[in-house]
Amino acid sequence: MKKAGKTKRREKLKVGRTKGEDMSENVFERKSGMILALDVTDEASALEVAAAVGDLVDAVKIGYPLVLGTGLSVVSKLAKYAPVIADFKVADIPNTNRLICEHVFKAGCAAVIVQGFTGPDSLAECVKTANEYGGKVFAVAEMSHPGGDHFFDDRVSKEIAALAKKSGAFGIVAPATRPDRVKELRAVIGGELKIISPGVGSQGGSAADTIKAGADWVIAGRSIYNAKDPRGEAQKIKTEIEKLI
Ligand code: FNU
Repeated sequence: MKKAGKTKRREKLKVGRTKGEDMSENVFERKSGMILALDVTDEASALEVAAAVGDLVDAVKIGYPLVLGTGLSVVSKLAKYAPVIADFKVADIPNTNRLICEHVFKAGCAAVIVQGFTGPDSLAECVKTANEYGGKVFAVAEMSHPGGDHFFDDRVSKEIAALAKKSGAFGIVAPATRPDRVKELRAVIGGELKIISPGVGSQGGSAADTIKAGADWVIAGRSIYNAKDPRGEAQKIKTEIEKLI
């Protein structure tokens, strides 16, 4: 792995969020169309990879592997390199969802990934809490692994996507491993909501095909952070999609 230090740290960034505060500067926007999934489990590795590729990606997505390994305090450290998305696939009753989302945004995350199958009230509570903190919500419409369309069949995925739109979510998660599904789900949500698509690289998805199918961002993890040259790998994906976005 290349040594850290290429990325300009986002020194002025205010990371911890408080209710009602304007955090508009801390929201990610599409530049490269890439999100890094950072599922390493120790802080040193996480910061090393973030330093190596942070300026090539529009956000860093973290989840249980890293947060259970290091604690939520890793968010403010990573947010110096790129906005952080908390992939907790929040899936509980509205009150518990609110408590989880409050921690996520107070820690400085720009967005949270939640499950939509819990229903309108649970999803609405996540969106309400995100709005209070100036954060964003992505609802999982369909998952990328081979068994991911077993329960998330066509009807369920489309209903969740429609519910995400109705609830005021910022976007949905759709599988880069099935670009045809990205296209169909894009048709359900229209142009307003964003699509982030995991499954590029290690799970076999193609970044270019996923963007062509209508995703705003592709997500790649292992193919970048397990590479000998994470920056080189990230750069390859960036080059593959830069003419498409
Ligand atoms: P990589 N992820 C996924 N599929 O892979 N959040 C989904 O349907 C989904 C996700 C996450 O395979 C996964 O947990 F909803 O190493 C991992 O963090 O490139 C990342 O996306 C993919 O990582």
